[in-house]
Amino acid sequence: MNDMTPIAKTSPKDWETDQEVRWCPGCGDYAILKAVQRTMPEIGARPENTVFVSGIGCSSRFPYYMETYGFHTIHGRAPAVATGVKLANPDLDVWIITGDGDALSIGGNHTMHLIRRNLDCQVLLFNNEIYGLTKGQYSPTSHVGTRSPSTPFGSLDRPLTPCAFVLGSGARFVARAIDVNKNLPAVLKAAYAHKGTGFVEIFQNCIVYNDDVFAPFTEKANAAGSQMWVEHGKPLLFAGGTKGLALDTEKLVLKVVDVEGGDWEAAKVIVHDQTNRAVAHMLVEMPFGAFPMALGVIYDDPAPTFESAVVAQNAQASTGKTANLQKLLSQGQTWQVEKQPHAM
Ligand SMILES: Cc1ncc(C[n+]2csc(CCOP(=O)(O)OP(=O)(O)O)c2C)c(N)n1
Ligand code: SF4
Ligand SMILES: [Mg+2]
Repeated sequence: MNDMTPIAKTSPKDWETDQEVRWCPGCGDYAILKAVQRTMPEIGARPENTVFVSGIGCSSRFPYYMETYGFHTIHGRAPAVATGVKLANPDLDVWIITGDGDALSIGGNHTMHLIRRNLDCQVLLFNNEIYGLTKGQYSPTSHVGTRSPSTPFGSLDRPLTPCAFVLGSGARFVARAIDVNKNLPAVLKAAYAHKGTGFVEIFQNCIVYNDDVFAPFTEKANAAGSQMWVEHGKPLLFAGGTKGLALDTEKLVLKVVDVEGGDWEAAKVIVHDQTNRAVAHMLVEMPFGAFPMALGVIYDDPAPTFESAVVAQNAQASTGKTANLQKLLSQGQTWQVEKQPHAM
């Protein structure tokens, strides 16, 4: 009789590699790497069943530092490679690591199609509002007025809101987190638990080319009044429960209301329903300043995934048929190349 040895639970160390980490000291990418390595054992993932796929950028060096299978692919094309991996073996856990430039400039088109297809994978978009690797050019998420080598007088074009872009592309899971925040592993776990594309925007500080760009809501002193961590079934409160979000039923927009003595019901504060797509759109589009920054799992409403549909269709198409490669190769138009003597 064979003894069945139970597979031991991994520890964060099991997910570390011997590669020298090449990010600048103080880069937010380190905190994200640690959070991912801490999350893996907790979700019960196995290194041999896990693949990290990235494009190009500082963030895209991530697969080197995870003791799993990995592809550091080409700029903006991680979704294409990840789709191939998942279709070839739907049992694998597939994580895509990308940056604001990688996913939304050159890879915008590919990101859109990944999302609308709803491939079962997790997308971690490291948003530092800059092209870090190529020395600090502005990106599609840079706020207006960003001074960079490519916009020396300040950028003029309006930035994209990544969560709004993916919701518009049909995303079924949208979350936001901060590189150094203790809630990041919980958000990653929720993305992993979601069957379908779990999209997570992570605000990541690039200490060299865009330092403190998120400080208005990430700095400790500003956090309470400007971060709103949403939770399914809980009221949308911030500023230590003294403020909340209610619906202006005439204009059909969100508004900030004061909450007196903790009585959020009297203030008509909305209870977060993570399956409400319309409110999710409003939460990710709130202009920061007048409103807090919505963080956590903003939208989670699963739908059928791409690879399960492909597997089902393949099974249906091949039912009752015997595979015959030779027949396939010789069907349709075939021809023979006659060897011609070389002309003298
Ligand atoms: C086809 C192609 N075009 C342009 C580049 C140059 N390039 C490399 S990374 C990058 C942008 C990376 O920015 P982002 O995705 O935000 O990653 P970060 O470095 O900020 O993590 C660009 C434009 C490239 N490598 N390949
Ligand atoms: S350039 Fe910015 S994003 Fe890239 S490693 Fe350095 S600090 Fe990090
Ligand atoms: Mg970037």
